[in-house]
Amino acid sequence: MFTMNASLENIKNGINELDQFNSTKGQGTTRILFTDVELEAREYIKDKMKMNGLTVEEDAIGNIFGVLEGQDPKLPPIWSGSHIDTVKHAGKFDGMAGVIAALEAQRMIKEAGMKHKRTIKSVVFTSEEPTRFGLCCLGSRALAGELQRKDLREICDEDEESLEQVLERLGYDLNAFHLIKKSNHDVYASVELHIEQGAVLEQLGKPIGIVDAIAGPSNITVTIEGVQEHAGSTPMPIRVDALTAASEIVLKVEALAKGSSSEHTVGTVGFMEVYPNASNAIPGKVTFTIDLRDSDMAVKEEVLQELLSSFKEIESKRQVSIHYVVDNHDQPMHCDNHINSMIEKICLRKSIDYNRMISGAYHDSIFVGKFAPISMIFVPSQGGLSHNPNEWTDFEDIKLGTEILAESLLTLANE
Ligand code: HGY
Ligand code: MN
Ligand code: MN
Ligand code: MN
Repeated sequence: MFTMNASLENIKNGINELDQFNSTKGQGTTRILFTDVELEAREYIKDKMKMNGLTVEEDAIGNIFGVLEGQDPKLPPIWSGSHIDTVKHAGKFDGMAGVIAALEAQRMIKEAGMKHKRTIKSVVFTSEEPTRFGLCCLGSRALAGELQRKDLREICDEDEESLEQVLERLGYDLNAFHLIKKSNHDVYASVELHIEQGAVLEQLGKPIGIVDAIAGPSNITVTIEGVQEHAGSTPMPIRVDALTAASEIVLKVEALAKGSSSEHTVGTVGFMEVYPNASNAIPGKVTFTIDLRDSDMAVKEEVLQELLSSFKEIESKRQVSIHYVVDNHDQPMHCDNHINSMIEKICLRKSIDYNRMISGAYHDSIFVGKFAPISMIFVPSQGGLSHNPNEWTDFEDIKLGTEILAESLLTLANE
């Protein structure tokens, strides 16, 4: 039986040292893909991997791998990883807990001299958050073969710099881009530790979540064109107001998500630009995003179609024109029962209370699940807060989750 303890100090130091690489100190954590602070954080992780005796690999889109070689390196390896990029003004645990836990689990296994047939790789996935390029999970999407070389040219940030230009400027060899994609035999299994980003575990008073399915996001960018006019001299009946039309859609997103047949449907409009954004001008143009999710693709599909068809009616009623792009329409991912029952057995043997659950947040694991059996271990989020500077998870909880993770990885590595 595996009794190695994770080091609370390593976990606390890892999370806090990573948090130094932050462009909004004092206002939460902001570490946006390939900005200076994120590049420094990447170097910190690579140094940590080397200090832990791992060999470091990095692919053409910047996915980083810390390799703990097994006795039979020809066998498909075990993966465990997450992300270190963040949304703006975030907390310091979303993603980082999983990266630090994976490194600590490898250290535990190595220092305990535990034999493992399969190589165990810790992974930092490039850009799980859509913060810079508006598309989530770029690194894991590429690993799943769902990001093509041509897409790099089309995906641009708000300064109109393409992902291709950024990667080339940073010296990534895009001639090797085709080598990123993994096939079904390249990875034996993957387990990601992540903070729950919800309040279920806290409400149940359980320290561990075992994830059965992960919601898949659909992200839509909508632009509404109306007529920009004077707020004082334009009578109400003749206005073509882009913002009131957008407001109808915002409330429609909420109503359809609330009214869907699934309790897991969520819909959010979190980003909106109003033009000319002046108190005394009728908005002539509005651009906003819709984030729609469910762990059931059929339900999400139904809600999305109903939402998109409502645009026609709003267009004719308000004489606006509505353009939209479905940026991504990602499948939810079911976790592997074999891995989940193995994790369950570990919790039972250690008499650790756990909860089988759905993840409303998406994770890189929804793409890793396209080429390998996956699971996720959740640790509690205080008050369910996340994507918020006050995001908090007790280090003791991450320690416990890391010990379950380490034993899971070791078990899988000897299968
Ligand atoms: O939005 C999400 O679900 C993830 O935390 N990026
Ligand atoms: Mn996040
Ligand atoms: Mn995350
Ligand atoms: Mn509902």
